[in-house]
Amino acid sequence: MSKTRSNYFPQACKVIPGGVNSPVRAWKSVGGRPVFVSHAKGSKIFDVSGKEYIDYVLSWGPLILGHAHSKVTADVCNKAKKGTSFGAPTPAETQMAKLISEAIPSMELIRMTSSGTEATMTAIRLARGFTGRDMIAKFDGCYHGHSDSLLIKAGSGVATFGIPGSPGIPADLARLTLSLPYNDIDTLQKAIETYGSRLAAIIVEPVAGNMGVVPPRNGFLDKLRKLTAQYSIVLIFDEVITGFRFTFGGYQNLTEVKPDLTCLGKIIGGGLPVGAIGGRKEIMEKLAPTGDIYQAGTLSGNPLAMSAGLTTLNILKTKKNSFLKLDEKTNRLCKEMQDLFSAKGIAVCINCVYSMFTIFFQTGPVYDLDTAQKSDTMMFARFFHGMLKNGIWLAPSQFEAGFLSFAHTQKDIDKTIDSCSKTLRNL
Ligand code: KE4
Repeated sequence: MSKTRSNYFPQACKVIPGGVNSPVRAWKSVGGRPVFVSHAKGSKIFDVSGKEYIDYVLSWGPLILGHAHSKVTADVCNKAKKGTSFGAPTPAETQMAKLISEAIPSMELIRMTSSGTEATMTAIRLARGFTGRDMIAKFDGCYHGHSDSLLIKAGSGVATFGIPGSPGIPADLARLTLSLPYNDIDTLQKAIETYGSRLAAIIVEPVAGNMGVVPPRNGFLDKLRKLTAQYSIVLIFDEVITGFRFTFGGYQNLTEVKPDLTCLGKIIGGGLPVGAIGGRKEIMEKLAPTGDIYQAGTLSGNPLAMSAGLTTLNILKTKKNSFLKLDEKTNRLCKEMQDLFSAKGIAVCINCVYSMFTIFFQTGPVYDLDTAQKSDTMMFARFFHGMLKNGIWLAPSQFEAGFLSFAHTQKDIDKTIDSCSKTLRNL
């Protein structure tokens, strides 16, 4: 067994639950001992034994410029020399809010947090406080972080009152969350006709990334917007993944659908801890200290995350016309892998949306959680380990997204295709 896996994981397990600080990193769904990382640069990540991989996880999305971008790193280092956190307002926070609001006009006021979970948790509290209603709705397969009201799984049946997605969540609280099938307009319509006047908010990933990548069906988001407006339900777009991933703005910039509140994270922090919630002024003003809906955070808007985020976003701003190239690289990767699988007679359904993708091990189509869960997760696990052996770092779960960065080259794509071909020989 190589040094990488011989002692780092057992050592970690002695002092950290499961040896990791976030469960998906433990590789439970693909088996084997997680590889420990030493460093990363551009599209490459290196494990502690020095082995190099082409990285398609990119820390679950944030590193759209690639790892350790020289300007991002330099700016963060210089900022750190001036102090790392003050617990007082700084001009950088105003610059960040202004930049995001200009890029995503529906976000009229913005509050920074230190994670996506805090952003979505705040959005729910804000919607409940603003409407005076207690019920909310989410979609099966969408993940919005681990706050109690959102860590909910569907009960049996189609539109169901949620049941706790984890022990420790009171059933009484879970019951206030309605769980609906993604992309199912009829069920959505019926649920809102039944519960609409009691719903404070409906939260959705406009392009789902947490059941694997699943795009919205034509008309799904439009219908959602129409119905929520009709019943004065706060529509929340969780753009923690999609924010600044597809364009210099949110997925909402590419559609005519404007939510009431938007949650961001990942890319806007350039790889440092971050989250943000923003939206209609009349709702956002309800947040303390202007309003009485409480929310706070010691490190919210801290100087280092603002530095990494602002530098990242300002570089992305200069690449407004290059997002298409990123999408084309992703399309080529997915198309050529599809061809290799077809030639081998292995059924896969690859959902590819701009610069994110998932290879579902099934014939497809995959358009919601039920169809996603038809995938052969054992085959996925074998593919994952084969690709890892051949120098390609994929997300260690069938139900996650793969990402490309502006640092991924055509050569990286060629190498990945070649590794895929080698992997399929032994699948
Ligand atoms: P964080 O609290 O992890 O910053 O953000 C939660 C969150 C909210 N909304 C969406 C759409 C998200 O995808 C996430 C977090 N994404 C997962 C990966 N699918 C983070 C990886 C992890 O949990 O370790």
